Amino acid sequence: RKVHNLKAYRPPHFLVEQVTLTFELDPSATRVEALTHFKRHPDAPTDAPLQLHGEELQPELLEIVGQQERPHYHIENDRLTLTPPAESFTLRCVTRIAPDKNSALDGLYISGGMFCTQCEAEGFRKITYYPDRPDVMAKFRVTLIAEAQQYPILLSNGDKVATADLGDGRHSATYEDPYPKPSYLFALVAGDLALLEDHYTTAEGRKVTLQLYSEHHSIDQCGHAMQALKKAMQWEESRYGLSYDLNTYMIVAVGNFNMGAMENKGLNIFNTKYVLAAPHVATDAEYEAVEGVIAHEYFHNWTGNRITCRDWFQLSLKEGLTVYRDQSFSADIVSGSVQRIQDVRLLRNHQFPEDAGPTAHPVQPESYIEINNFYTSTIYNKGAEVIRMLETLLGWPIFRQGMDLYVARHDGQAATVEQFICCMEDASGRDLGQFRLWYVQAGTPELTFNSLYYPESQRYVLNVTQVCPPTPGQLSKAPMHIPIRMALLDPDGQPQSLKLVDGEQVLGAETVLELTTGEATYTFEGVSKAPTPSLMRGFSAPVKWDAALDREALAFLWANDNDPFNRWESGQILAVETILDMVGLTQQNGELPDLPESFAHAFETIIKDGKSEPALLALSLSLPTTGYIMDRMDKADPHLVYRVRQHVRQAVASRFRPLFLSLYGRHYSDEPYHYSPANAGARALKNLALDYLLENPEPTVLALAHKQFHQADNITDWLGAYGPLLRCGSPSSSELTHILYTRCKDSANALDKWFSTQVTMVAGPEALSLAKALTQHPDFSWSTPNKVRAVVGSFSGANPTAFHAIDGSGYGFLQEVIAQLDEKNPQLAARLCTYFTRWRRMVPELSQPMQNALQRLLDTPNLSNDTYEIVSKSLA
Ligand code: HT7
Ligand code: ZN
Repeated sequence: RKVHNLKAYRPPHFLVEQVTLTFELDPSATRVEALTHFKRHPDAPTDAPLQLHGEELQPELLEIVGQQERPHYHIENDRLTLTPPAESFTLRCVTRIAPDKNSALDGLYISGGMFCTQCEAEGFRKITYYPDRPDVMAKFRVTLIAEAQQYPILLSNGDKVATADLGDGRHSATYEDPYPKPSYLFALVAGDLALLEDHYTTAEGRKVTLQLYSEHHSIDQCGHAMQALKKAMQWEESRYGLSYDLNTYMIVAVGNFNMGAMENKGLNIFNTKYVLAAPHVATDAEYEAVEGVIAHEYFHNWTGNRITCRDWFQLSLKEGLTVYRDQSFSADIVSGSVQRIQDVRLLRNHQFPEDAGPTAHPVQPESYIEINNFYTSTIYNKGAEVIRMLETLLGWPIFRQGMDLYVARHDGQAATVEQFICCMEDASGRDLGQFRLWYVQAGTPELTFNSLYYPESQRYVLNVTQVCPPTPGQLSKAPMHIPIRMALLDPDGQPQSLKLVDGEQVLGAETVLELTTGEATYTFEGVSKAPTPSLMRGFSAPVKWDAALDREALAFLWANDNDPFNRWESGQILAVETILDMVGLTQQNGELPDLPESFAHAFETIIKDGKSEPALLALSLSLPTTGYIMDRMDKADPHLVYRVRQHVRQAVASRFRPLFLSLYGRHYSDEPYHYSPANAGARALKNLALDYLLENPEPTVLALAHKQFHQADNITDWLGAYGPLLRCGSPSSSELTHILYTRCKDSANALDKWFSTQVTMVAGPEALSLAKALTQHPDFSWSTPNKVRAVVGSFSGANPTAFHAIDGSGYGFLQEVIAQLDEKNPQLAARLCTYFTRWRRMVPELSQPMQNALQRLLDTPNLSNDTYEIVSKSLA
């Protein structure tokens, strides 16, 4: 299979100044005419051929405008090579494509009766022959022609400059985008859509029309997204001084979409999951996710569209930076500490395992087979952490100057990670040579801290070492540049002021140490009382660390640290250590041990905490996931971890039943649903209390849950009661399932949760037959990625005892699904393979059947590049 290498990058021989596209839209035979004006790159040799990409295409017509004779060309391996007639010329190319047969959802396809496109990363080449690479930026003029009755709305990037009634039942619309863009940002939509419209006046005085399109039945669910868009536009102006640059900003919600959303210039296309929000269809978490994703796509207008990537090895240049920006936005509008904890949880649950597994790759990968496989947590979330470290090291004002310089220098260009770092160096005057390693070295660095306090001299000595484990193709690593944000807390939990021996200045109560060597020792003086160190505050670097703290110190920090992230973190470490100890004892003695008193006491202090905001308290009282605990084991046994974790939950639930009941009562509300971060936090805490209480489902608690299920007016609370009731095997389960179905059946997004809650909450062997049965349900469709993720994704990723069934049946199910889906939608199939990639880390009785499932996949005839890459790397 062809491997693409960063080192092989060469600039294009020909640039495109202008492309004029005409689409005659027809589901089974859309005619595409492309008039592309090429100009030889100034540095290209005069005999350089023109190379165009084209996949699953045949040219119906290919001619040089103004020339009688047909050009010489040949087509091989999805490339059309043509001898150019001159330095500059226009090529006319006609292709015919069948959007109704496009089940891969890449290129031009049909979703819910509307035409739509997905061109990132390489979908444009399925539409016409073109240099489909991000460093070719062109001005687009697009005409759409379609049946007027069936497709009254015709949209493309930029400004609508003409419309026409063609007299034969068809109509047309022409769009011009004044900003040169790469082909991956091209989009079109045609369909019978409802519109929600609003306006925003930019700081520069531009009155922008904001348009949100969806199917008619869901247009009343678009208000929350519209408000989010206005907040994002305002936030970017005040934080970065960047305003929107077109007269219209359009967002279209589509039901069939491989990812979350797409930032096409002026015409974003969104998975409905990240647009539609109403109390009965979206949970509180989804209301938050809508805000985050709307902001993310909007922020791409500058970090991604105005400044794009030179090649796909630079993907994190736009994705890491934009995730960092959307996280900052959410921190500002929701809660800084809650947002930070959620971001870190995501990183640890997805990126850390990726970085420790067979598909580990640097933030700037060196090679790939299929670029679609590189829209990973490493590119997005670790990439965002790398940007955040720059902000930490340089400080916000200098970081912002670096951003201003980046925009001033590279606006309108296809840039590289290297150029971005140069801007940060030029703005700060600092050498970021060692920092660049974060982009090229894969793997999660591991820090070990050791400390000693000397009461006589009032000195505190902190020693730290770093190592980074080997990853595929990178056996040894150089030390990284790691910011360590830290404080020393006195026995009252107050940070003491810090002064390094030989250091010139008093550092204040919190400082950032810069670790650049394999080992370093820091000596603080004037430390009057034995301190408890609060290290890596706010998760100051994407690393694992061992702070070498005993349980007493962890409990102290869980209750007292004035850094909210570290408060939460200390509770998580305490819980993981406690559970792992109990796992060891269970293995030794064959029976579950009692919950250690030390943990119970610490937990009690937190549950009685009346000061923390409810959302934070809910996070603090949540145990680490089974997956996260398993990642701490040499050989992971999901069944044992699940059993012990459940045992801890049950023990805590019965011991603190009155406290959970009181939490529930205090945060219960009869008010009609209204989304706000505060209300969502209260609901999260109340539902967490109910979840614990239902570990011991006695009649009073069951009554509370049923009351909530029957009386609530929103899906957050329906699921908050329904999920745990299902898990505890309540006799009313099937009746509740039926009631919930009737409440959800008119919304695809609500139904997704009806599907996923069932396969997640039913434990053991029943879950597999349920998952299989649900794939036969009339509302299930293999063509809709959201449905596949709801059933197959939830089964494989969120139901450990069922997926890891000892007879291998869960693995067999996933393997068969992937093999079949691969023919239809390779991107989706390849993503599902990631549930298998951790096979080497499992106990032998599970790793063997997992490996067998992967091998069977590898032996599947005609495997796509997407699936082949993940499977073969997993087995290597
Ligand atoms: N930039 C967008 C990436 C994306 C995508 C990539 C591959 C295949 C399908 C896709 N849909 C969207 C999303 C984003 O990061 O904003
Ligand atoms: Zn993005």
